[in-house]
Amino acid sequence: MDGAGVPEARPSIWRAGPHRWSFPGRTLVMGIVNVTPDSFADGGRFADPGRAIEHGLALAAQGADILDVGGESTRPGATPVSAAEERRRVLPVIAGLVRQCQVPVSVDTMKPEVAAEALAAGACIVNDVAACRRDPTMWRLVAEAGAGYVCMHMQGTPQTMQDRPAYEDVVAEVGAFFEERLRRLEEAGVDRTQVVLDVGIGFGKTVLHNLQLLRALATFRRLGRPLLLGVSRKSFLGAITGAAVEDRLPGSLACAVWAVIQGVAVLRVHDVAETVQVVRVTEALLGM
Ligand code: HH2
Repeated sequence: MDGAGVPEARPSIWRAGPHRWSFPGRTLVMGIVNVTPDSFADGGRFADPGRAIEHGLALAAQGADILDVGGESTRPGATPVSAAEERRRVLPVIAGLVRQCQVPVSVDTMKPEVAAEALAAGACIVNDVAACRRDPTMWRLVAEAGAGYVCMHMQGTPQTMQDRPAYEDVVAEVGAFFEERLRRLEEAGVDRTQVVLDVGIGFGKTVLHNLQLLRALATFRRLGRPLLLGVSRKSFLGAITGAAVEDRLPGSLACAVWAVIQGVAVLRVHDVAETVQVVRVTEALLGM
């Protein structure tokens, strides 16, 4: 046990193209670049590629370790977009960011055809919120590219996931999902060192499910892979506090402190400067 009473993390490495991170170590901050008209927190603000690139560069200057570029909102009930439209949104932004800064770029997509072109444009991580898929095409291309892979749990699809999420035991079921996915990823040729795991806060979960998963974060370390967490400005923070989406930074930061204590390796956030500061101070308090 460490000073905070949390089990020690097993040492692990995350490889993503030419990049390699070791954990336990400095928590990485992944800055969100949503090139969409309808994302729940910032929809429409960066839909223009030039503004999205500018925003990504600003997040890099604030200390983002990774930039996560997405062209399709996954908020509950979001309208799906075609692969052609998603490519049109993300590819120029990925190419621009790769050209103009050194920070590794990730693509937030459920579609293998978008992921393939994003990797060709210089992205080195595929953030797959639909890792529940049956078809291994996405995994094969991740394997071939030697890319990093975010394996996220979701019950249902963004269109149906909040209809009535139900689990016997959400923590056990997400843990079993991770174990099964790690096996199938390996069968598809993806090395474990390429994979990080994400419980998928808000993706087919009630407020109570989200809290149960957050309380149990440290238990998922037994799987020996780094954990990624996305809580930034999400609706469960509003359900707890009554805060509107634009006022959820304090709640998001409270979760960031908690996540660092629990040993989360990567935090996916809208507010990079504030999160970096909170993370560095929490690490210092933990003696990391
Ligand atoms: N959350 C969102 C999108 N992608 N990826 C991972 N790995 N984990 C998450 O928790 C996660 C994610 C939703 O947030 P956002 O991108 O801000 O909104 P939208 O989906 O509406 O674009």
